[in-house]
This record gives sequence, C-alpha cells and structure tokens, in this order.
Amino acid sequence: MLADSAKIYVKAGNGGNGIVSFHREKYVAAGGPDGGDGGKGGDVMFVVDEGVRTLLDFRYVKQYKAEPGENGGAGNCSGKGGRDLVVKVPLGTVVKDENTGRIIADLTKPGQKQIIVRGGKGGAGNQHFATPTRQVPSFAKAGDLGEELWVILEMKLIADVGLIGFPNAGKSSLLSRVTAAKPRIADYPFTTIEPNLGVVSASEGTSFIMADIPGLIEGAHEGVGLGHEFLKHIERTKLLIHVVDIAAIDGRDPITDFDTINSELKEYSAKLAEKPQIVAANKTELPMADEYLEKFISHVEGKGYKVFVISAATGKGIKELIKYTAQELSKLPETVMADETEEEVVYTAGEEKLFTVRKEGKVFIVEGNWIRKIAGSTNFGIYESLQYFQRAIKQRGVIDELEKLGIKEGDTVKIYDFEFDYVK
Ligand SMILES: Nc1nc2c(ncn2[C@@H]2O[C@H](COP(=O)(O)OP(=O)(O)OP(=O)(O)O)[C@@H](O)[C@H]2O)c(=O)[nH]1
Ligand SMILES: [Mg+2]
Repeated sequence: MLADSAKIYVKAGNGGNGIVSFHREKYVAAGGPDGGDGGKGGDVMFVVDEGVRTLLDFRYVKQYKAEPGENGGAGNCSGKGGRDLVVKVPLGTVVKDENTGRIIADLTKPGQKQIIVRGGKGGAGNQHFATPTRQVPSFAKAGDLGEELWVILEMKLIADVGLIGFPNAGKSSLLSRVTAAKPRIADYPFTTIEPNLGVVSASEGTSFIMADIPGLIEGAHEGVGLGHEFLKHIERTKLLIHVVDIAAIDGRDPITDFDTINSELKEYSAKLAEKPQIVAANKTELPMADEYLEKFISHVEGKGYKVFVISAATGKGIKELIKYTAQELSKLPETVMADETEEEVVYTAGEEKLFTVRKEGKVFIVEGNWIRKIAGSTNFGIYESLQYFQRAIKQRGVIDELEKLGIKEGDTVKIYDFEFDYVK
C-alpha cells in the first residue's frame, strides 16, 4: 500500500498550574506567599529521519501528545517542564493545518527539526501577585493550554529530475540505464506503480536525483490512470524529462502523445506545465522510429523544446541527454519548496479570527484558538482571575458580538468546557 498522506492529531502539553501557598515556619508570624509556577508543557516536534520511508505508521497511530508541565509547589518551587514529543517523519514531508490548508512545515533536509505545536506556558504561582495593597494573594494562574491541531502529512518526492510520459514509453528503462536503481521494466502499461529514485552521476563531482513516476494518460489530471497521484510529487522537481515512444509500439502517434501529456500537465497545474522540460525521443534504434522521427522533432522544436534522440535499450544519445540535463540543472535555483509550487491560500496568523460566536438553540457558543487559550488559563473559582477574563473578552469584542446576536440576561454562554449565565 502506498502511504504518501495521512491525517493526525497533535497536542502539545498543557502548562502546569501555578499554586497558592504561604510560607509557614515556627516563630514566623505571617509568612509571605510562596506558591511556585507551573512548568511549561512539552512541544510536539517533527524531525526528518531517513530511516522512515513512508507515512504508513501514521495510518495506525493517529494521536501524538506531549507531556504536560507539572504544577508548581510550595516554597517557590517551579513545576518541571513536560517532555517534548519528537516524531520521526520521512524526508520530503509537508505538514499542513487541516483547517486552513496552511503549510506549517516543509521538511526537505535530513535531520531537519521543527516544532509543530507549542506547549502551554506554566501559570504563575501566587508569589508573583503580592503587591503593597494585596499582601495575601489568594490566587495563582492556571497554566496555558498546549496548542492542538489536526494536521495533514504529505510526502513529496525530492528529486531534481522527474521522468514523465505515457505508460511503456521507457521511463523506467532510462532510469535503470543512468542510475543504480532497479525498477521493474515490462512491455505492459503501468508497470511502475510507485516512483523509483536513482542518483545520476553526470560528470566528476556532479550528480542529481532522478525519479520515474507511473505513466500518465489522457484524463490524468482528473484522476484517470495512476499518474494523477504522482503529479503532486513531481511538482517539486526542478526539471522534467519527457520520454516519448517514437517507434509507436502501442499504436499511438508520438506527436499526439507528446501534446496530450503536456495538456494534462497544464490542466493539473500551470506551474507544472511551466517547468523546464527536455524531450527524449526514445526507442529510436527500432526501424519503425524512422517513420515518425523527423516530423516529431520539428513539431517539438517548433514549440521551443530541446529534443534528444535516444535509445534506452542500446544507450544511444543518453550521454548527451544527461550532460545537457546537468547543465540545465546547474542554472536552476537550489530547492523548490512546497509553498512555491502550490496554489493554495496561505493564511497568516493575523488573519485568523480570534473567536467566532454562534447561537445554538438558547446557548451562545464562543469558539476559536485565542478564546480557548484564555479560558483555559483562567481559574473561574477565583474572583481576580475571573475579573481578568471578563476584562479580556470585553476588550476583544466578545461581549459586543454576543449582544449583536441578541443575548439576554440569564442566557447561557458556552466557551469550550466552561458554561456560565450571562449577566449584564
Ligand atoms: N526497443 C526498445 N524498447 C524499449 C526501449 N526503452 C524501453 N523499451 C521497452 O519498452 C517497454 C516499456 O519500458 P518501461 O521502461 O517499463 O516503460 P515505462 O515508461 O517505465 O512504463 P510504465 O512504468 O508502465 O509507465 C519495455 O518492454 C522495455 O523493454 C528502447 O529504447 N528500445
Ligand atoms: Mg515504468
């Protein structure tokens, strides 16, 4: 089974609570507040591990949670921080926020590490809340909640060059000739069902990674055949080699084949169609190729492409093709990141709404990351903490929004686990 995408839940540890405590000692009449702070919750981070080759594991284990911070202790003792959770992912993993589609991480280097969700801050103990007028602070802050998120993981091939073309064009044959890869090669379509990768040594010191993908056919951009699954993989290659069977062994016309594949690319994404493309006219050692070769070359060159006349079977023309490919690659930028190739809406944090308000029957529901956090760090049993909460939601316009929805005295407001009656 191919496992090149998965959906998982990640949750960073909640911060530990600050505590309320007072110094007690024999002969010391009124000890001051000494409630310690809560520890920070652990982060969830992803690290690229080359031993992990697919996202298969993420199909089985879907929840990843880091440790919470410990609560503070008496005697100004801070709680221990929660341990981070380090999750190993394969090279080429792109992590997206399920909700917004925003790319959170694009892990393209071995060993690369990135925090995905951050642990909550520990709450401050009552030691911090003593003021000249408040010498007996009877409250402490709860720890912040750890961030939580559903994320989509996608694995994108990291190859410099992608081989595209119809089934049976000879993509795998070409790959096996120029690299040590041993893809399956056969005279039936869709021999290749998953991409194969290989390293091409071009000349002293220069090498690049080449990948074949399953054959593309008409309608691929709509999901016909197998190729569609893989178009997204070749989005991040730097250059494409388009392999065409010039001997027309499968009975199709090479010129039509060439145009069909290119229009499929264009239908799938404009970026993909604009990628530099070198054309390899294959199987030209066969006499049948002569019938099409000349016309094919003039058609393709007429469209501005460079064509190489090759034979994956005999090796003809392949040295020239590889040399030219290496030259072209050296002119292109180092890496192609996922967010440069994808036409997605990328949200910045500032655009995200602080909260949303809706009415369900008689209950007014307030949701959103900001409100969840602040509600989570409020100790509703303590007057001063509650006051702080009320001030904050008023300032940010929550009350205004509730009133716009027609809230009345005595109606219920629900903020995640907290419910209270609305009082003007
Ligand atoms: N005569 C000749 N046959 C070739 C040449 N290149 C490939 N073939 C044959 O064409 C058939 C298909 O080759 P593959 O390399 O499997 O083609 P592919 O493009 O990877 O095909 P899919 O994986 O099915 O998409 C095999 O029978 C190869 O032996 C060539 O240069 N000359
Ligand atoms: Mg193949």
